[in-house]
Amino acid sequence: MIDYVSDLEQSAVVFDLYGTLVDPIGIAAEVDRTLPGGRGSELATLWRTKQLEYSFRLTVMRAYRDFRWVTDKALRFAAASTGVELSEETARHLVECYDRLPAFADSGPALAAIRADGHRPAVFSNGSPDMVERVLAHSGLGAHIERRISVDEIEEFKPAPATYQHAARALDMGIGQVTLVSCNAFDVVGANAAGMRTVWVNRAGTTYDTIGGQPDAVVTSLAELPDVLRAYGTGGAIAQ
Ligand code: 2OP
Repeated sequence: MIDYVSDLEQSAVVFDLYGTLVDPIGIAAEVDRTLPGGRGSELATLWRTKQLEYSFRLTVMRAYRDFRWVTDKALRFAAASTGVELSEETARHLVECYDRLPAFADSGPALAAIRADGHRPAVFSNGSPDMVERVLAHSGLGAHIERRISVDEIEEFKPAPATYQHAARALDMGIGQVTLVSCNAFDVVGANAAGMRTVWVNRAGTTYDTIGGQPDAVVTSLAELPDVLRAYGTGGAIAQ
């Protein structure tokens, strides 16, 4: 059994943003309103996949550019490869829509519940500070979030170990005192490898990665998170 820290003052819960609290694929409807062809969902999925791939590659290449730049370049790739013509104005509009991504229905209630339990949730994201700020403000989730931590502060993207170390430092915690809650398996694997505790949010019932350590807990909705963290707070192993 893992020896969990029971004192809330000595632990921190950080949330990944895109895919965990807000839905990047939620942009599909706006893509369909803006572009012809009815391929919003395909384009949004490819856009997100390419965005992550570019962030990984730029980190390996040590050629960091911020997440808005990455998001713009990934959109242009997704449009070109789905045969959609994109004007400068439309590209700008769609990238701006990233600041208005919808929150998942379970995000706000779960954040409110864990705050009521005494946690002071933080966000830790690949998003650049202005993107994080805007999407949290627009979705209303910002009211529940005590700290916003962006990888932009160290110019590497997750899952580089330095990003998780940075988040722990920013929270003034040891890395083992921080629990990352993320929907993105690559993020859970990265945080776990860096020494964080992890909760994987598997809303879609997908397969977990076959590299890296297992999450401390798996939930299918953020609605399960308060109970998981309550079990954690009593000093027991995270409930599976
Ligand atoms: C985030 O950092 C990886 O998209 C994810 O918000």
